[in-house]
Amino acid sequence: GFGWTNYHTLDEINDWLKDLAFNYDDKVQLLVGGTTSQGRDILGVKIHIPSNEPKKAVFIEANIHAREWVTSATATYILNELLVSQDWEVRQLVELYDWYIFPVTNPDGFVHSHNSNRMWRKTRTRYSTLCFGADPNRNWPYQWMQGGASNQPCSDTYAGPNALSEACTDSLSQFIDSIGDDLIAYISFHSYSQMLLLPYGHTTSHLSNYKEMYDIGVQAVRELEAKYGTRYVVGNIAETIYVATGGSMDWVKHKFGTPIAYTYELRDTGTNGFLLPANQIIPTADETLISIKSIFRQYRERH
Ligand code: 0X9
Ligand code: ZN
Repeated sequence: GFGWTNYHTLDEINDWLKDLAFNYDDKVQLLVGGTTSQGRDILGVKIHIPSNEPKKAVFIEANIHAREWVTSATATYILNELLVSQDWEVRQLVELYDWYIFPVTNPDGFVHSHNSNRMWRKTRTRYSTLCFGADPNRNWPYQWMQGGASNQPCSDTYAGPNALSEACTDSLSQFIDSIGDDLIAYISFHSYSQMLLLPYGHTTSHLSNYKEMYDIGVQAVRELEAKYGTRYVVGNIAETIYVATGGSMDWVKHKFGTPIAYTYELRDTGTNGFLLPANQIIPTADETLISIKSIFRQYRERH
């Protein structure tokens, strides 16, 4: 069956999501968040425990970059924990919020990274005889092409001919539009670098809630580190990793004012890089969940 001791193909992940919707039909709904240029669905789930009051929602996006396999593995692990964990704090998270989880948001690229080129990053839209794909994390319509992105189709950070040129980002943005006002949190999983990044990517200026989100992040990574000794750095994208524009989180933050917005760069710091051994999936996901619990605990204490 499905597990977290090895990496899975897109079909395995999607079959598992379908099984969840069948086996937990009282609380898990299968969603199509969008489609791709090669005609694949972006599958995800909504976890919703029935309640009388409407709830705020948490959106988890992973594997928008194809080669970052530990991100979908972590997203599926956390999804599973939300359904099976006996930990009171995880149970509380499922009760308090609706969860939208999309483990593979760039399925064409993900399949290509499995079948042809393990180091593939972008989508698979054909842009010239030789070059395929735009960077789906440079393709969103906020500060598009304003730094840290390329206009060259052969570049790994090609922003695309225009914002939302990619079927996956265009369709997923429409899905997010439909729930954007409900979101309390948008969490994007990337690898690697061990960083917890705050908006935005075009500027080192800090948002009005930067201090709060920074302080929450620092405490969250302290708790993360306590588990296995993994060290994270927290900060604004442009300050901490590099200037990068057209990212999904930046668009969500700007458009909906989502209070909690973090991009994780998961393990490691370069020893294995994108080729993180599968025996690190569970510890990576485990420590990441600890940090997520911490983020929401602290946020609730402050609000
Ligand atoms: O370059 C990226 O897109 C991310 N790093 S990665 O090595 N995974 O490619 C950084 C994302 C910065 N995020 C936003 N600008 N929102
Ligand atoms: Zn990435």
